[in-house]
Amino acid sequence: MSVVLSSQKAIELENKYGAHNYHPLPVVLSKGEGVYVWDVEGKRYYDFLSAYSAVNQGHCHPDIIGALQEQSKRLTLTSRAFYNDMLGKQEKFMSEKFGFDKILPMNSGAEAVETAIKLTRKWAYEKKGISEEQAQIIICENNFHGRTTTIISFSNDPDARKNFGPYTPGFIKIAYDDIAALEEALDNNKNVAGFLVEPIQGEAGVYVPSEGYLQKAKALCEKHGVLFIADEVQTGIARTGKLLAVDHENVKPDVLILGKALSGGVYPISAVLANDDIMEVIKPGQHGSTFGGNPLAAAVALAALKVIEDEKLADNAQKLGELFRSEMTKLVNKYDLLKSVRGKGLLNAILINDTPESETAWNICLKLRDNGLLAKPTHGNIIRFAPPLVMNKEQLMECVRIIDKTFDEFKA
Ligand code: IF1
Repeated sequence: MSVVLSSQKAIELENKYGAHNYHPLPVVLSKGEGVYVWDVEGKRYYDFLSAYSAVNQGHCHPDIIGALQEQSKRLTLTSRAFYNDMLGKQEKFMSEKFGFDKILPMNSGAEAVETAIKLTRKWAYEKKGISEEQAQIIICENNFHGRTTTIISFSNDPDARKNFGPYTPGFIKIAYDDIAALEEALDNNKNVAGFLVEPIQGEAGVYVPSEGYLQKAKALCEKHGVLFIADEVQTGIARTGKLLAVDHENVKPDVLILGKALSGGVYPISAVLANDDIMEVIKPGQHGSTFGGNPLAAAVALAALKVIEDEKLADNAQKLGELFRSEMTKLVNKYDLLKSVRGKGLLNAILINDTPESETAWNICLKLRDNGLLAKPTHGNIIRFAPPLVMNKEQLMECVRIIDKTFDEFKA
């Protein structure tokens, strides 16, 4: 058993020995179970971030931990130099659950996004007939798709991008939730291979696009023979009240990207899903990763997806999300500081009535922490609220009371 650190000591260690690539809220967590996490001093909090939607099934879900423990005693990693007895089961289950012929398993969300970019480009050259190295992929302003050099090459967030050049070419930026902009980009560029989009922009501040945006975008992509690539790393796996956020509009992407809650937060697992006519452009030796498709990940993913099904977490997210937004709307009418609430399912955010540069959102999160709820601002004055999907109504109403109490204290 490692020595039990005080919060202060743990923070000091991270500050001294860890790269400062994050600015965490000052709380040191040591235990998680369901919707709760505990700090090293034993104080309990509601987790309203869910590790950015990776812990949809709740912290340390017994079924997923059980699968991890069982498989880890048997076989954890073989590399893909050989077959293993778990990967095919995961691939079959996911192929049938999400409705695609094939799965390409990876580890992090960014790796899966990179995989989707490579797949789309290769498909463009070998199937669509675009000239080599000329493929363009349309992306949206204020996107977040990960932090690799290629991905930040098409980011407009200065913090994510500055001084990481030279940047990868081949991306056309358009406004989000703007069909005319997509049409114009498709009409004026003959080398477009794909359109990569978040069905809801999470990091940008939970921007839910207009009703019908995804459907019209998909139709435009079909018309122009361009792949519709849905990045559901954050919005997928029941978070928005359906298995996938695109399901709200019955849109079937050509390429689907999953990550985060694919493992319930127990293990880094991501995947790209597509049908044979697209996936078959990748031949042996043309893509892969050491841990991609390992048997431990397969066991964990199978258990994590079964929990989503068995516990009907999409329906719960839909129901509790509606309740949460209606309760938050009451608080919007009660507190000047609370400007608005938006979201879908249990992916929500509130806007604070202050400038993006102000510390108000951060200070509200500090007081929420003191009152037993953990959340963190995204950009400036937006606070994301995304609890595990296993939350029940009583717990949600307790969290609403905590948020109400916190804004009341702030008013004072
Ligand atoms: C950080 C943000 C959220 C994602 C979408 C791909 C990825 C992510 C839609 C890459 C990852 C994480 C990354 C993490 C914080 C968090 C985040 F604030 F960065 F933007 F959720 F909104 N597509 N999002 O949201 O997946 O490689 O991280 O597994 O980098 O700080 P990853």
